[in-house]
Amino acid sequence: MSSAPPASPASSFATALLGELVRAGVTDVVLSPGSRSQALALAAAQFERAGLIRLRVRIDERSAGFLTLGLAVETGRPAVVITTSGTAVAELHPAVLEAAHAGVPLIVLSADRPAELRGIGSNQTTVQPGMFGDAPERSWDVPAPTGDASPEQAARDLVAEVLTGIRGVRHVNLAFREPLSAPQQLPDVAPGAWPPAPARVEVLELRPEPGTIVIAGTGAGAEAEAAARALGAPLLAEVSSGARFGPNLVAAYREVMTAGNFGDRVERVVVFGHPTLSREVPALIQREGVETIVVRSGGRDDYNPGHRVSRFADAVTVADDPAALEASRGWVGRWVMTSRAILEELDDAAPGAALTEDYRERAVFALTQLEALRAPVTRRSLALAVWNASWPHDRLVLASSRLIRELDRVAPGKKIPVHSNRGLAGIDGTIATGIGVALAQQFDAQHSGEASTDARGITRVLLGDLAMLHDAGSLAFGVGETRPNIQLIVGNDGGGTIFDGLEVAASADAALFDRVLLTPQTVDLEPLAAAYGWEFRRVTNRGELDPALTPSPGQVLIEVPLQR
Ligand SMILES: Cc1ncc(C[n+]2csc(CCOP(=O)(O)OP(=O)(O)O)c2C)c(N)n1
Ligand SMILES: [Mg+2]
Repeated sequence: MSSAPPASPASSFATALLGELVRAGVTDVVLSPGSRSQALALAAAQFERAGLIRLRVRIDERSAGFLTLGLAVETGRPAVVITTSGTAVAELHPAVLEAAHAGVPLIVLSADRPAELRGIGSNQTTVQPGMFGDAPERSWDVPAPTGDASPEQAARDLVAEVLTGIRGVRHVNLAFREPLSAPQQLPDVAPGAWPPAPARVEVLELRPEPGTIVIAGTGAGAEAEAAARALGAPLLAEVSSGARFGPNLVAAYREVMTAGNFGDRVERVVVFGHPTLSREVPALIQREGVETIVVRSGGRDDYNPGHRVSRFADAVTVADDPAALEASRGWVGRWVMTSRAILEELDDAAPGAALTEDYRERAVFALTQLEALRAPVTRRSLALAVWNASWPHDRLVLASSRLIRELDRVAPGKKIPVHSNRGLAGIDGTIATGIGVALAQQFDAQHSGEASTDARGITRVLLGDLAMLHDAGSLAFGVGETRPNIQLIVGNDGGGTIFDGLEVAASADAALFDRVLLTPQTVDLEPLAAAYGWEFRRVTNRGELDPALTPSPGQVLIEVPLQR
């Protein structure tokens, strides 16, 4: 090793830092441009060129933040986002909060001025340490590297701390002094494999018992489905849970829960993930005589409606007790059958007539079918069509809108990977999150030897018009940026019609309500899509819906006009 001081301590340290992250198994880095962060950015570009990371570059840090979140959700590994100083860091705040509340591992590397340039009105300089309040699990304010100590050792120590026990956001604020960069050789790094999640500490053993139900909220995953089966318990799985499948599924859970002889017979509730889509679930947990066990989901607050949860655990196991399981058979069977009957009633297509021999009956049926195809698309038919078009190799991302609620009421069981930003249920960052999920999924599929486009799957994002406009900037891809196969399906009802379902819609003055809650808009989405280089499709009736959802390569914006 040479004893001459490095040409830029900033670059030596930035390169060593990224090298340590790669060695530890980090694969995905997102950055936005800036001067103070140039050492990190240039090092990241070199690591990308060497095939050691996947780098995404976005102009807007708010986009970059949610993109990073989507990548981390899909890969299950911490992803890194790099920004320059000042307002650039603050643009990450929404994604930081969502990641903190949803328990998504996110590493923020923000560049800052060194100590001597802080607090004296220097350009683009604010108080960055602590900027995200108590959202990060841990934060560091790292003094500017001076070139005196070994950058490798300093980087190794820092990365070890940053990655230890990471479940949410880690904010590493890095001061850099001029010269802010210099050409730098990459270290010899062998990319590591991110280790599997560490063993859960507090594991609770449960026994199957009639009267038990399993609730799966966002992020619950297949673990919830397995637990429900092992417990012989009805599985009340929200559509964003990733657990909406299996023999114990109660898809019409709201209706069944509130029907006589069901909800009132519940004695024990086991919760996975973060339930947010119904009022019935928190109401049941707060009922007298209900014991609730919550399996922690990694978000900063443990789910605890009315502070009525009696036990928290990191995981549950189920005692092997065939007799007890047998005793629960009738209990779970009643829930499942009732739910199926309700869903069938909601399904307005009556296929029976197609099978009849009678000519006139068949003609009437054909006419009815034709009329159905010409009918305008409803929220229910839109949500169901997107659900039905999606398969296990696809990904579905659901925005906060009326549409996720509609889908939650009617989606039948199907093992589809679904993600929704329900940590804080913001309408922001939906497109960027979806692109992150799509990029990660398609990269992994490509590199697992699956050749055809079909096997790689497609990501569909179902969102409302306001969520679409909120994140329109995320439609932009810079020159040379990888573009995933993705469909944005926008249910366009000209504003935020979710508020029509709230009490205020009946009590407030209609014009005032529209102005400040509905917030009507008439943005023309077709030229918007064209401006960003997205293909555009408009679906004007039910018959055009399924063909529009057929997977195709590229980025497609599908507008589906909906009645208020
Ligand atoms: C960042 C953010 N701002 C505001 C809200 C409050 N909010 C919830 S839903 C909604 C309207 C959504 O409208 P749209 O995307 O068109 O969906 P729709 O309900 O019309 O289906 C708003 C403003 C939020 N959740 N997040
Ligand atoms: Mg809307």
